[in-house]
Amino acid sequence: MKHSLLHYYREKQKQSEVENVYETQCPFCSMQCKKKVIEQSFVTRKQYKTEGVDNPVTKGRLCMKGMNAYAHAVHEDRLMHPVRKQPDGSWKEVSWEEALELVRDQFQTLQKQHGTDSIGVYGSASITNEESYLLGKLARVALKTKYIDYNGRFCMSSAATASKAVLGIDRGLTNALADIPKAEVLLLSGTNIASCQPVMMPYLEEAKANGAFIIVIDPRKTETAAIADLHLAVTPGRDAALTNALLASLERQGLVNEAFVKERTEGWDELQAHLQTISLKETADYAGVNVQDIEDAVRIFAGADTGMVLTARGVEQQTDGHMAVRNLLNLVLLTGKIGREGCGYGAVTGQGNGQGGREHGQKADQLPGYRMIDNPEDRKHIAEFWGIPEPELPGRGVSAYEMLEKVKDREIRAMLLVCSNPVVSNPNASFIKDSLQTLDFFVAVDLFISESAQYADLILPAASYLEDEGTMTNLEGRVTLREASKKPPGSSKPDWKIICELAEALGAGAHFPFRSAEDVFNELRHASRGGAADYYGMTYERIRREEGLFWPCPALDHPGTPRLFAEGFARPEGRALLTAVESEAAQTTSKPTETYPLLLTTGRVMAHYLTGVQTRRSTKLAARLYESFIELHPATAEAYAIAEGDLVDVTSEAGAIIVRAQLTPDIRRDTVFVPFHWAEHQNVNKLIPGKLDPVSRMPGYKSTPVTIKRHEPALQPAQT
Ligand SMILES: Nc1nc2c(c(=O)[nH]1)N[C@H]1C(S)=C(S)[C@@H](COP(=O)(O)OP(=O)(O)OC[C@H]3O[C@@H](n4cnc5c(=O)[nH]c(N)nc54)[C@H](O)[C@@H]3O)O[C@H]1N2
Ligand SMILES: Nc1nc2c(c(=O)[nH]1)N[C@H]1C(S)=C(S)[C@@H](COP(=O)(O)OP(=O)(O)OC[C@H]3O[C@@H](n4cnc5c(=O)[nH]c(N)nc54)[C@H](O)[C@@H]3O)O[C@H]1N2
Ligand code: SF4
Ligand SMILES: [Mo]
Repeated sequence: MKHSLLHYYREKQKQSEVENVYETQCPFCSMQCKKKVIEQSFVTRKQYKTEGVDNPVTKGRLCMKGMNAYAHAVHEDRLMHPVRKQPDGSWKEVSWEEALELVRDQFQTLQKQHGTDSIGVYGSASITNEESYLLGKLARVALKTKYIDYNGRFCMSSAATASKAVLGIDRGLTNALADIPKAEVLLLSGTNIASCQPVMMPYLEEAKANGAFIIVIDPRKTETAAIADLHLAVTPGRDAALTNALLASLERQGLVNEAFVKERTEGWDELQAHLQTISLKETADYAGVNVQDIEDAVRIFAGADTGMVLTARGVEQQTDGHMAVRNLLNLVLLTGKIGREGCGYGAVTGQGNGQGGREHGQKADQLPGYRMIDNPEDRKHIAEFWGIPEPELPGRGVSAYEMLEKVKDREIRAMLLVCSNPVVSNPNASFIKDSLQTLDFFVAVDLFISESAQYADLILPAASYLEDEGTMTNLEGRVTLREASKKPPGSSKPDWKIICELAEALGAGAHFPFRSAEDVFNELRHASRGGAADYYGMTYERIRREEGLFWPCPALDHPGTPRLFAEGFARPEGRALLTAVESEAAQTTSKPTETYPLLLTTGRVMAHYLTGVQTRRSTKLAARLYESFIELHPATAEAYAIAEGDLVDVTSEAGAIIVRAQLTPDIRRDTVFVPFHWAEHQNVNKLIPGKLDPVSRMPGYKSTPVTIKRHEPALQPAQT
């Protein structure tokens, strides 16, 4: 009897089990791994599993973040409905009608009082191409404000401005990942692929198995550096100098590819004259690397027939990041390693849509198709396409951090923040917190009440990646289609829909008649036509069938362009530009002082993503690392009387934080490292000053003078 009852309940439970399978792409990094999330519903609970899905880029591989990315999407903290801040600071659910009316009234009143530019729009490279395009159009057409920028400013701007200036086109990788195993030498600078794009590692491992020599430039011996044949542990912030030493040695060893330089570049005479003034020893010392290693690196890099240079934020997130990247492009060009099989340059993009997010007009200086807002022809083209008079199209605005400065100066009175968490990600975090609180009206679009959204007057609930279809351009420049079949929870909506509804509320609905993400894509295709990032030849159907397409793809029968610059560069006469770069930039923020004798560099760990809003909500990822830390050399720890596991006060000119000591010999003695995935007293951006690169407007996240001290807890009052 007992047995049959148990049997009965088991059968019943099986019957009530429902399985949903959601095809999607990981919401996190630029690899855009294809995967499916399998949802099983039982009587009292739901259970999720993730499986990789085969595709040409990642072959079904997933890293731990992708495996666990369902957790935040189904988390109980998800916002289900719009919420409005009450006078007592609490949140009250409101209807979409009330929310949209509030935005309209506030934006219109403030614009009447303070001009159209009193509204700032702050976007993201984690949203789809369709949403990036719409956000730019919303700012320029519906709000008529010049102030729009996005979080990619802190990510890709140095590499983007450098590539644009030197090569004429900025596409993360100039070639497909499939070229990597064909390279005889790889130079990886400031890129920790093993932790940040883990599923890309097999490409490097395959190159190594084919006999490639790997050179890594990084102040730390990371998991990526562990596969290097030669590791140059540069002093943080000294990449321009290190590269000058490499280039001077190249010139002195007579290893410049003169035929390539003559035929395909300009500026060699000036650069050569500059290199001849460089003292190899002094420059190498300044960079913290020995001359022999520099000479070996150059001999091997120049001597190989094929090779690639990959950079990421270590080189780029500096106040001379633009020039530091230009100097590495000099190395690529002087050795003729671009535009051929197994050759090229790549700025390894970061966010899921780090590439597409910078092509369709959510950047201060940019219009769709990677057109430039200062260029009269580009302006005319887009104004005509949007059906507005050209003079009505606003001009160039300012970078994301500078928008927040304008908020503090009361020039910007209201802000629309979409998919970003500036309080944790911007430099000078305490200033950012103040700045957001200065706003007369602040609306955030997010999945959660993030550290930034908590200061909003209104939060609009966005759909997560599982519920939001659209295209994402991966690090290679390959446009992929993220499918989405899950229904958004509550009344939350995909960002593209929210943007259209905002436009409608602001009286610009006629310009935003879209009923699906695919409708938006079809307009984007036409808008980008003839631009550098030309998507015209792509359709959802083609992207599905051909498993992604590389831009430029200017016609429906065009196969896409995996390898750029085979013929010429996108500059006058097809020539790339060589540039003489100073070893020490005038604006450098990275000089240690007596008070702040150590150099802090910041970055990532494998288990967490960016400001941690999403990954800290995954119990499995949080369990891997639940608090921040400071990585320091045992000799440095000893000099400061700090032991493993101690709490440490880290102080810079800008602020102070408290994090736990983690000792490792795999870091320079003059350098400490703190990740940026945590908030409040662990928010490392409290330490980073707000100084920016003069060209790219990138902050110096990767080299800040600091001092450290063992944290003394305040004495507890004695128990009586
Ligand atoms: N797990 C994980 N993966 C991610 C992300 C994440 O948050 N977590 N974020 C994604 C995003 S948006 C991005 S932008 C990418 C970032 O990817 P990466 O740029 O690879 O990551 P970071 O850790 O910021 O920095 C890379 C390396 O630069 C080194 N470095 C520091 N200072 C210097 C320097 O002065 N010179 C040189 N040459 N190297 C230096 C650091 O030691 C570090 O190993 O990762 C993407 N993938
Ligand atoms: N010290 C230091 N600081 C850094 C860096 C560093 O290396 N060191 N790196 C910089 C880099 S490279 C980057 S890319 C930035 C990133 O910085 P942020 O953009 O501020 O970081 P995220 O954590 O991605 O913030 C995304 C927010 O959007 C929400 N969200 C997620 N999905 C969606 C969605 O589909 N729609 C909407 N509307 N919201 C969504 C999340 O809940 C979260 O609140 O940080 C920069 N800051
Ligand atoms: S975080 Fe990047 S590498 Fe990991 S599964 Fe997601 S997209 Fe792939
Ligand atoms: Mo990034």
